[in-house]
Amino acid sequence: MVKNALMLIATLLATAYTGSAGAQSCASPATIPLVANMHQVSGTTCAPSVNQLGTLCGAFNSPENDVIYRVNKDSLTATTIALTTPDAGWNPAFLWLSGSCGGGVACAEVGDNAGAGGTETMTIPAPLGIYYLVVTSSPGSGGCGAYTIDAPRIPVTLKSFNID
Ligand SMILES: [Ca+2]
Repeated sequence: MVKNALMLIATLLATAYTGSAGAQSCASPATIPLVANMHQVSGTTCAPSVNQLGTLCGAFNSPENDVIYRVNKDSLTATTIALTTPDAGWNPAFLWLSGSCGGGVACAEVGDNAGAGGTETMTIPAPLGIYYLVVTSSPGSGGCGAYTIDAPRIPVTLKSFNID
């Protein structure tokens, strides 16, 4: 029984790794896993170091790196999500895109109020559907950093990926 449980955990970890191993782009976004009844994910925009979106919200130049998550919001309960960073010198930002993913897509919501090392929060729109969450640096601030996203009540449907 214990062995089976360990194998299941190993399989889940392998699946999670596969989902996030490639560049976390619009074409191959990562997902936010469910951990102990919280949707939480930690990552970094430093590795892989990829500038996925050169423009944000169709308006801001973004030479900084980006990491992209796909969220299937299938409940009305989610309200606020937060991004924290342990990197005091990094000024993070995150964006909530509705329906489609790209630098020209209008941002439904943006979290970019805090300065370097600060915690960003945003209230996400109520409508159900597919969204994309982009983690990046505050436009023009440069750098990259590590982060944790806490999304307490966003149901996320795990999705399998094909890495080309
Ligand atoms: Ca960028």
